[in-house]
Amino acid sequence: MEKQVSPLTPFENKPPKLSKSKSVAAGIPGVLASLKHSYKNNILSSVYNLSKINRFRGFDCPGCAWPDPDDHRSRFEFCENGAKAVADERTSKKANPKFFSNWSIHELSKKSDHWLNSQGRITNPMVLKPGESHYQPVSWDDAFKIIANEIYQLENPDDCIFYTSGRTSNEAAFLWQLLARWYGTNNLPDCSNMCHESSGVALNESIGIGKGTVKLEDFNKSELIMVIGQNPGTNHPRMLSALSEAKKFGSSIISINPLMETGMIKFKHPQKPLDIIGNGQNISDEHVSIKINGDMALFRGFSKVIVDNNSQNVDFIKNFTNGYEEFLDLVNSTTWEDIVKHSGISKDEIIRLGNIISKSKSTIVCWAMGITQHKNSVDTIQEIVNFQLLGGHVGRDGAGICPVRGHSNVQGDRTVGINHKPSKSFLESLSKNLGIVPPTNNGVDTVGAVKLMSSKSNTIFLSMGGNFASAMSDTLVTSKALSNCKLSVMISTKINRSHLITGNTSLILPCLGRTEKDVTAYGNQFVSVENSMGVVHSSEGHSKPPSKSLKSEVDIVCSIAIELEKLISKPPINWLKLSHNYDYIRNLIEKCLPDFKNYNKRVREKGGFYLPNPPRDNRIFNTKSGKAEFKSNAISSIMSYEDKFTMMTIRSHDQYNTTIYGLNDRYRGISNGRRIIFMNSNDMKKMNLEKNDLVNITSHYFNRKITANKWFVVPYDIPQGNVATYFPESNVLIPLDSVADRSNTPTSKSITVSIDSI
Ligand SMILES: Nc1nc2c(c(=O)[nH]1)N[C@H]1C(S)=C(S)[C@@H](COP(=O)(O)OP(=O)(O)OC[C@H]3O[C@@H](n4cnc5c(=O)[nH]c(N)nc54)[C@H](O)[C@@H]3O)O[C@H]1N2
Ligand SMILES: Nc1nc2c(c(=O)[nH]1)N[C@H]1C(S)=C(S)[C@@H](COP(=O)(O)OP(=O)(O)OC[C@H]3O[C@@H](n4cnc5c(=O)[nH]c(N)nc54)[C@H](O)[C@@H]3O)O[C@H]1N2
Ligand SMILES: [Mo]
Repeated sequence: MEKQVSPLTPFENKPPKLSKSKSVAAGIPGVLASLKHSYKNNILSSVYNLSKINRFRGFDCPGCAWPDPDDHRSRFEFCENGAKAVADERTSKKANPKFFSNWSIHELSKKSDHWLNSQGRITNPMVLKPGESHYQPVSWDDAFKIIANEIYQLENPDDCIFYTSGRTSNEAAFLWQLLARWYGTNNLPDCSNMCHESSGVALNESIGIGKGTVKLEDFNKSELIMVIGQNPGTNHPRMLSALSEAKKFGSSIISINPLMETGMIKFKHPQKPLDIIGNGQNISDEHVSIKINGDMALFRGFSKVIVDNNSQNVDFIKNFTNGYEEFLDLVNSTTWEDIVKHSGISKDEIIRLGNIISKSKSTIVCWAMGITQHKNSVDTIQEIVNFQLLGGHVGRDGAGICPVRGHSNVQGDRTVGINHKPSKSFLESLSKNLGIVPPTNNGVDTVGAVKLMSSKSNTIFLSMGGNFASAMSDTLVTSKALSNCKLSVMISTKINRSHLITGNTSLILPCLGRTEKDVTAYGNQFVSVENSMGVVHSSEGHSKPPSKSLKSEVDIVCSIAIELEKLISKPPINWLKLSHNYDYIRNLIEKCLPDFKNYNKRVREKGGFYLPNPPRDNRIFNTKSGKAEFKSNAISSIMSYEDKFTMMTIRSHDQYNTTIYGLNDRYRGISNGRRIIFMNSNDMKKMNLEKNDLVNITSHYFNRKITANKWFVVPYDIPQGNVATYFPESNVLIPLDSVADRSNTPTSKSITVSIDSI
């Protein structure tokens, strides 16, 4: 039997088609692109569903965690990429048992991610038995028995890993962590470990909460908004409406990014016909073409200008902060030479921008993966916070700190307990309210999970959504680790590479998507989610599920627990009752987390409710000193030397993380290709490379070298010495040990590479 499956995406034979990158985001092309995608799949169902996105009693858009306008979910807001996410879930194609009997995992592994995803929704629970080449249908009962039996046989609960991807609802996530802790492990790695973990670590230390401090309404009250390391036109398109509205209220916008991303140039509001006809509104007033990872030094430079201009907010600093004197000394002793060297931006330019910035009375700083996925990300984010503290821009209208979250409920999952390093108080609360004895040792994060699975055979990997094999760094090492497991279980909607890179036994458990009706013995159920700004609200699907055999995520978690309860003796939890009526789950969440007071009542109100946020609401900082902390860290950056480049791995316009909707990156002018490397044309000249030449890329990390072959070179407006590739294709090049200090996030945006022409 051939179980040799390739964890890597196949090569592409043809070069991509290249055109000029676009200057305007959304508008008619955006709307048409979303309709085209919907049409290809299932137009009626998609159009019906688009009318339900982000509406009261509708479902939460699975596209991103950007909030809805605060007149709360009455306005029809969706975007091109939200529409694609919905159409992708509503596809009429089905990956049914016949499909799985036709395709061996070996054959499937030769297909592209785009092809795998386009096979449609998984309709039945499937099992891949040891040594077999094909998945076969399995009854739900048998599937749960297999899982319970395998878990029962583990010597140590810490040999079991419960991974979570951030699309999961609060209800399912709470039960998932409860299952793990009731059973006896804190092994709860999640996609956040690869995403905003650096923000959480930095902000917890600096301001006492791992979340941002702005509400959407603050955007219209701000004088200045800085958008750093983020591509909203593609990844948070509804944010462009907020930016464009803020501009109309007089705010200025500065973008800081190695690329001039299209959404940041001009924007046309897809829901406003008049906007669509015009030329589009300019978004950025200023753009800083920073070299990769130059941000920390740039912000030190801005702080230097603020200090030199004497425009600190002295009252705020005195009343609400700690560590100012030390930071001031550090700012004064940091030389311009170092700032310029690490940022790659000239002193004059930093002073010019710093002078504009120091005038702002209310500044919001937004960031995403361009800031969080580097070795010094935690330090960089703390430098951004220092800068905001200098101006007193926390806990004031129109100002604040705004990490823009990715997955639509990644913030909520963390709030309700998906955390490999749970707080003592949360564990105590679980123990007090549920009678369980949760373990107190930390669990593994995503990097830790790979190391655990690599070092020990016979572990178990259970996955609530997501695509761990492709999303994680070091694809070959990660895949080997997954194959070392005795059991892998994927709770999924669509096929992905993690279904092919399996443990000895593998199960696929197909679940309902966001758009679908969830009916239990107790009647229709809804779930809830938390957006990037701390609003918790309901999400209810109304469409018919693609197959009668699907179960909800909640039902799947409870069924695993019920089967396990037959084998091991643990404090009783009425899992069946919880799976029938989600109000009971919310009651439990409320008991364990007092911030969810009156959860069931408030989540039924239009727009939901804000979770308390002490820094934002009252300038209360739950840090050791009780004040917001200036953190004094030495500036650093990754440098690209001579023949080496610094590579960032980014998303195209046609993908949702590892889900590839299509092969185009419309705004950047790329069609029909993903295996490309964006390069500065001067660097290309130096290396005698022409457009669409093929190169091999080798990453260098201490003594380790990893080579990935055959990438098409694309000339692009990117700083010299920097290159960019798309993930997940390039994850093979990111060494497992290359992580951010303190947050352990893979350094997906800072990889040292060399490039060889073929
Ligand atoms: N359509 C769509 N929407 C999505 C997703 C998706 O894949 N598709 N993914 C979701 C998820 S989980 C997340 S986390 C978010 C991700 O949203 P983004 O963070 O916008 O996603 P990336 O493509 O990783 O883009 C990183 C941006 O940072 C810039 N950058 C890279 N390195 C640096 C640097 O050192 N400094 C600065 N200043 N900039 C840098 C890149 O040029 C790029 O513009 O989007 C969410 N929304
Ligand atoms: N090199 C590199 N690597 C990265 C990044 C990067 O920028 N560069 N970004 C990182 C980031 S920010 C993130 S968040 C991670 C993402 O990591 P993951 O969250 O693990 O990956 P996704 O691609 O979002 O997962 C897609 C799969 O989720 C399943 N799915 C979709 N909807 C549902 C649902 O409603 N329920 C369930 N149960 N399953 C569902 C489908 O089967 C689909 O194939 O990747 C990280 N990896
Ligand atoms: Mo993310």
